[in-house]
Amino acid sequence: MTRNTGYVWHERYAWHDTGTFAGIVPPGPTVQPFHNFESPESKARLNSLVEVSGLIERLTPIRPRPATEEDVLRVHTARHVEHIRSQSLLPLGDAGDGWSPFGRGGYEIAMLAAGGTISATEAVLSGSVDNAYALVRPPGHHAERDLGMGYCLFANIPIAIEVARARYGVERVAVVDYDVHHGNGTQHIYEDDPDVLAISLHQEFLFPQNTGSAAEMGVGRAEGTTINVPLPAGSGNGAYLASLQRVVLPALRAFRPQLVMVASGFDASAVDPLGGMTVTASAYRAIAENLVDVAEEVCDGRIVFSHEGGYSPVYVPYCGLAVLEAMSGIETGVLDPYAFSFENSPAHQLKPWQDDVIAEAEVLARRLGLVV
Ligand code: 3YP
Ligand code: ZN
Repeated sequence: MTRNTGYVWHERYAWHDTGTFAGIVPPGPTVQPFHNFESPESKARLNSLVEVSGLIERLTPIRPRPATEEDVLRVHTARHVEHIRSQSLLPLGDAGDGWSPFGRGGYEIAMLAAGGTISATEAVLSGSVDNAYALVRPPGHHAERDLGMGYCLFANIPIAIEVARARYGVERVAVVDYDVHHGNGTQHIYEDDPDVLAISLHQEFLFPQNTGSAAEMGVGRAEGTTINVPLPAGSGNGAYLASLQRVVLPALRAFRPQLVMVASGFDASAVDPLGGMTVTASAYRAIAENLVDVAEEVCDGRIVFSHEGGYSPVYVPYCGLAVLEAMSGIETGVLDPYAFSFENSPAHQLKPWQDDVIAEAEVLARRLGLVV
């Protein structure tokens, strides 16, 4: 069965300028200039593979509209929006935490990134496509209401969720975040909102270093609607697929959202400079297949993927293509050229110390079934 999958990309996303850094630090007398890990490469090259594979011809292109101020202000403070706007006049501004540089005009590109996630969501909710992938940049899952951080200027997914609630009558939404870093922004924006379930699978103590523990479960009436799975460094396909089967899918079935949003970062991949996991394209494909299936079961297939991190310019394209193939049910015949090396490693077996973390989160998913 094939599906009508919408796809967002805009050349301007590649023009978002993160400065001449050496990975994550500014250059200096003893730090040779390089580029920021968050560069256009991995994302532009994913788009290139979508074109060269021919998949682009079989997806429905969605033109991103810029987010409006009204859209952004449903999530962020006026102070934060003003901060990004004024930093955007500088040759190199920062979103707020010192880790998130961006060049002149970054405000407009960030509005187009949030808008890309909105446009993808609107296309799904209006029924013009079955599901959609927004290949946007800059990313969004670290952005707090009043602060940009971790390369994120605006909270792309929450901004799109609030459009869905304000204008499309959507009430309950689940966010699944498989980026290797903790989705702190999404979690904090919705920690006291019982109608948004936020699930984050991430490497423990990576970034931010002080959030993302399993003990963070939501606040007040929303207790139980935050689920963190802080996996130990070194986790591979076994740990990710077990987390999916034992935590993510049961939680989605219990919560029965009307819309599923996915924070789709590929920095848990086998060769990412910022992550310490070993996930491969075949596991990203299996994760996407299962998420699409459960969305069909609980919400008529309404699922939107919004791109986050992923810093291997050579491998991210194959991970992203695998997800797009799973979403559309279309096989391009392009094979993962790294499979011979990455797929058969013993690193993928579920280890007892990974199992323990999943078992703890499994309790939270089961409890969700009792409270909602
Ligand atoms: C931002 C600065 C150091 C780590 C980094 C994380 C960015 C990311 O991919 N978040 O999902
Ligand atoms: Zn990340």
